[in-house]
Amino acid sequence: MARRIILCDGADSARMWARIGAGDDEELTWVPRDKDGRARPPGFHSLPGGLGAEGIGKLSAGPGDEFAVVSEDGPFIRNAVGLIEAASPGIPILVLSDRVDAEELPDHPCLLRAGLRTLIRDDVDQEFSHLANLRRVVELRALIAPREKLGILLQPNPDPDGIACGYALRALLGRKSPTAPLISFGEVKRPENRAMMEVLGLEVRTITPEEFDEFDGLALVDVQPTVFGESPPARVRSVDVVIDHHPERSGYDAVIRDIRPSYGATATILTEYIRACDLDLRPRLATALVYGIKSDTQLLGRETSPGDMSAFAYLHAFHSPALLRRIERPALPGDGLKALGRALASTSVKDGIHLLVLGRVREDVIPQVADMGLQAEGAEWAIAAGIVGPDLVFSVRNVGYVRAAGEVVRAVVEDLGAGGGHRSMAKGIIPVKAFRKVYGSATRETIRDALHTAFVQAIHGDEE
Ligand SMILES: [Mn+2]
Repeated sequence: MARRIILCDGADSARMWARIGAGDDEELTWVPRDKDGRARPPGFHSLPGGLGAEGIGKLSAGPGDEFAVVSEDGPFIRNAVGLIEAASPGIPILVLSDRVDAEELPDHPCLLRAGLRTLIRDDVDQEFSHLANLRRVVELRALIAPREKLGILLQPNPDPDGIACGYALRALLGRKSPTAPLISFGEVKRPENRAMMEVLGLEVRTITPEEFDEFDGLALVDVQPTVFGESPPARVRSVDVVIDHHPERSGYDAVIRDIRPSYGATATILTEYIRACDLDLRPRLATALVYGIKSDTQLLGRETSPGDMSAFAYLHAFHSPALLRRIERPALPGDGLKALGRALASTSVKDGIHLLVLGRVREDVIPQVADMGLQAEGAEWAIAAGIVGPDLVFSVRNVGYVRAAGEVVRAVVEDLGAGGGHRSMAKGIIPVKAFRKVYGSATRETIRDALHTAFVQAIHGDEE
C-alpha cells in the first residue's frame, strides 16, 4: 500500500499531528529539536540521526508514496525537500506551514504548500457560520410557532428567487400552504416563472392590502417593506421577518431581519439555513433554490459571491435535473412548432445574424426559438420575432464575445418601443402600430427586412 510519510519538525508540530490522528496509511516521523528533550510524541518514531541523507534514506520511500513536511522553519523545509528529492526523485511533497511563504520554498516539480493551522481555522470559521445560520432558524421557528397563519410576502411580479425563498421558508417552518401561503400584491407574469410554479406545484396568491387581516404573521423574502411605495400599507411597515439580499432600506420594523447585500440571491441565505439545520432537502425544493440562484446570478455570473457558489454546489447534489429542464425548457405548443417550421423554411444566416420571424405566437415560444437559433452555423446573433397581442416581441441571443445584446436592442427599439437585457440575452417590444407607421406594413417580409437592417446598423453602426 502506498504510504504517506509525515515528517514533523520538532515536538510541537508532531503533537499537533498526533492530535489530528494518523490515517491507516500514514507513517509518523519526527526530528526532535534541542528543547524537545526525550519526550516522544505518541505514534511517532524519530528520524535516525536527525535530518540527514542517511535518515531520509532509511524511510525508503517507494513509487506511489507521498511526503508531508510539517515545519515553520524555512531552512528546515528546504533541507528536507532537497534530501527527499535526492533520495526519491519526483516524489510528491506537501509542505504544511503557516509562516513560511511560497517564495522561500525550493524548486520542486511536485510540491504543494498549505497552512495547517489556516486550514483548521477556516473549518472552525465555517462551522461558526453554520452555527449563526442555525441560530437564525431557531429564532425564526420560535417566533412563528404560535402564529396561526403566516403570510409569506413576495415582491409584486415574483421572480424565481423570491418564489424559491418563500417555498424554502415554509419548509423550514414545517408548514404547508394553508397556514403559510405565498402571497404577492401582483401576479407572476413571466412565462418562465409561471412554468417554475407549474412544474413545482407552487401557488402564489395575489392579495389586496385589506386581505392582510387574515394573517397573524408576516414574513417578507427577497424584498423589503419600503419597496411597496412611499407609504406601504401600515401592516407591511411592521413585520415579523425580512430576509433579503437587496441593499438594506430603512423606514420599517422587523423582529428578525437578515439582509445580506453581498449575496447574489436570497435563495443562498435560505440554503444556508437549510444546511445549518440539516433539513431533509427534497428534489423539488433543491430544484427551486438552484433555479432561484441561477436566475438571479445569471448562472453564477453577475454579482456572485463565494456563498452563492457554495450554496449552488450544495443544492446541486439534491436537485432534479429533469425538473430543472422542464422549468428552463418549457414544452413548445403545437402551433409554436408549426410557426417555427415556417420560419425555418425561409431563414438563412446573413451578416452573422440568424433572424426567425414567427408570426402570431404564444410569448414563451419566442425566447426558446431564439435559443435554438443561435445553433445555426455561422450565427453570432439569433433573433426570434413574433406578434403577441398588439406588439411585435423579439428575443435576442448572441455568442457572448460580440457587442452586448442589451445595448443593441436598446438602439433598435429607440423611439419605437421598449427593450433591454444583458450581455448575451435581450428582449425588445415594439407596438405593431408604431412599426407600421415607420415601415408601412407588418408582414413577415417587412418585419424580417426591417429588423435585419436595424440590427446590422446597431451591431456595426458606430464601430471604430
Ligand atoms: Mn433576489
